[in-house]
Amino acid sequence: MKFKPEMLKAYFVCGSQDVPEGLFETIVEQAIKAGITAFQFRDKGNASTLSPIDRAAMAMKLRGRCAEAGIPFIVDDNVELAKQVNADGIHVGQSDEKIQQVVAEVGDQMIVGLSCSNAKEVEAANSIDGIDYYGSGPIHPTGSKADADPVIGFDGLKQLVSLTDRPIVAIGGITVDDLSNVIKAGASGSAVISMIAQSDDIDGVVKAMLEA
Ligand code: TZP
Ligand code: MG
Repeated sequence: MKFKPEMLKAYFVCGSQDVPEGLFETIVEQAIKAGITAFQFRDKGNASTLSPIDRAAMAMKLRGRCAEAGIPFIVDDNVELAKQVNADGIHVGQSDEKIQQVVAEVGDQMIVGLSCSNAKEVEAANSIDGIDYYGSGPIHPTGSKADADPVIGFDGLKQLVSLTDRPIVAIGGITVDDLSNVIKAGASGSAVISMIAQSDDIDGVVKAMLEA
């Protein structure tokens, strides 16, 4: 699937650790139905309720749902899993498998996203060919990632946007009230976990993302 910056507008990131046990598939299906523009499979850590075998099976299932909906299925961090399920994309952090290695391994067949949370990381990434977008944050404190980088706020986001021609998706503690400020800061969209995963109005929050 060819990358388009519009895919970053309403980007849902989720794993079994982010939802009540047994509801992962249902919540992702609801988000897809509501119109998310990308899904990132990020099932990891001690709070994941899936075994490696169940994780791969779930990835395969959700991969199929995204294909039916015509949205990219992007795997966080795990190149092996991404290859196994023929994912549309891979997203890596600064401390994950080296970005150059990921681009060399799957860059010709997958969308490649890289987390960049400060100027130094953006400037270093700019000189590496084959990266499609950057994920930048956290905009606010987040309860969804234990080892999150320092908060950058909207000023930090604006600065990172100014340093690159590549599209940026904002992440970290984003709520409905932030969505228009994310776009005003020059980002292509918002990537969220809890705003969707913990919502009792998934249709409503996804609509707000699409309209921001
Ligand atoms: N990377 C930076 S912050 C974050 C990730 C994966 C967590 C975002 O989750 P939430 O619930 O939208 O703050
Ligand atoms: Mg990572």
